[in-house]
Amino acid sequence: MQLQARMQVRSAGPRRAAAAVPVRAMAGSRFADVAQAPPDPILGVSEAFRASTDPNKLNLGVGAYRDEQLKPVVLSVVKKAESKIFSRNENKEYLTIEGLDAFRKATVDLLLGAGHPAIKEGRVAVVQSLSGTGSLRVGAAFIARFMKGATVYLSNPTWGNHRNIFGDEGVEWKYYRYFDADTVGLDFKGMTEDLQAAPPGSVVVLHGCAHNPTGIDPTKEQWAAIADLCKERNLMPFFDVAYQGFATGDLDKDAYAPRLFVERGLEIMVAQSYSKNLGLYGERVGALVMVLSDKEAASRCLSQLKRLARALYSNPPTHGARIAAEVVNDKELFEEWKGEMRGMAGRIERVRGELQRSLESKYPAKDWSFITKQIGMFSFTGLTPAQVDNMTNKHAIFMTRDGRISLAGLNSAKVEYLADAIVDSVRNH
Ligand code: PLA
Repeated sequence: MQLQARMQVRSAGPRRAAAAVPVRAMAGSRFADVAQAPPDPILGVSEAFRASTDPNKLNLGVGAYRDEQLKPVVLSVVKKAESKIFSRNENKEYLTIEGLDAFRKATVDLLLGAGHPAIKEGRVAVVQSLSGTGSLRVGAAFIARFMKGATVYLSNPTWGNHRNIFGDEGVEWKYYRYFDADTVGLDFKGMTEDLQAAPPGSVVVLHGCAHNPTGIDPTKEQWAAIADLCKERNLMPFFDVAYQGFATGDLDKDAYAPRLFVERGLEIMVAQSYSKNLGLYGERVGALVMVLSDKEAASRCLSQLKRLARALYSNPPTHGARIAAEVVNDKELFEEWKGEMRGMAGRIERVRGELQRSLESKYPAKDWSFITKQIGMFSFTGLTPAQVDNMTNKHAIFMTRDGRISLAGLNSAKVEYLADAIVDSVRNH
């Protein structure tokens, strides 16, 4: 009886409320005022590519590695690691908030080099997170909470999602000059002037290697000067390491910049991704790493990173982390992986050369040498939005509107087709 009475009282509530609020007509959604979001500038290109029925279509938008047949690749080391993992018959329990320990160790070893003093001294905080993007986002949340009012400086141009990641966390961001279109090189003077002018305590996002979209990295001397500048001006370097192994084909060489900063006594934040170098795009494997001055700071920061991650996604996924840990921590697989990475970087390098030569023969009046000067997955062609539209609408070559092409999606068979389309677009638009 009592229970029934309580239930009646409870159910009376909403009915009374419903009577008090005028009932809306069912014709429209309550979300009728929500505006349509624009397609993502990069992933939207893949959507458009899938929708195209043109038999010649070519997807040079997203930076995802393809083989000579333009098919996605699962690395042989990944298959081997998976079969080892499956044979262990592991469970699907939650990981801890900070992630798989073997993975966390592997990831820091990859970044700093195994046995680095910072690791031995326990002053590295690391949380496994949702690939590069999720790791950047956890970093952005940390900045929003513990570096209140700090401005984040992004290179102009940069990977388009950086603005969303920091902006959505309510972190103010500004650009520093980076690319010099005239020289198709680094505007080092502009970059250092802008960073000199940044208020102390600002954050500087730096691409660890293979800058996206320009393919232009600072030289060793320039990296040293940037490190000194960060130190003098008390700026916090935040490295986005999404392409370790893809710039030179060598994991250690590609970690030069963050290692140098640590050597020079700077504290750094790093977002690491295994999407590209292990081809684990859809598994969402990465980490947010903080290399700090002492163990106590590392312990406190880790506790707060966990607090932030807990509310964002609770704990990270298991499968990809097991694969990465298996590959990096196993001597044989690690060596084999390096070979496969050199193979991927080498194929991109080769089509770069082929594209440059083809363009030089079709349009000798123009200097195309920038194509092989740029490194990593992309070429920043300098094509204007109108020229890009011609590439896509007339030639079914899908690419981002900033003029970037992913050479990871090009093969020798398509080089000439691409070169013809570029020449047509440059000449006629
Ligand atoms: N940082 C940079 C500089 C990137 O280029 C990318 C991916 C990421 C982080 C994040 O990748 P992850 O979350 O998979 O680790 N950039 C791609 C894909 C390859 C994308 O836009 O998401 C690109 O085409 O630019």
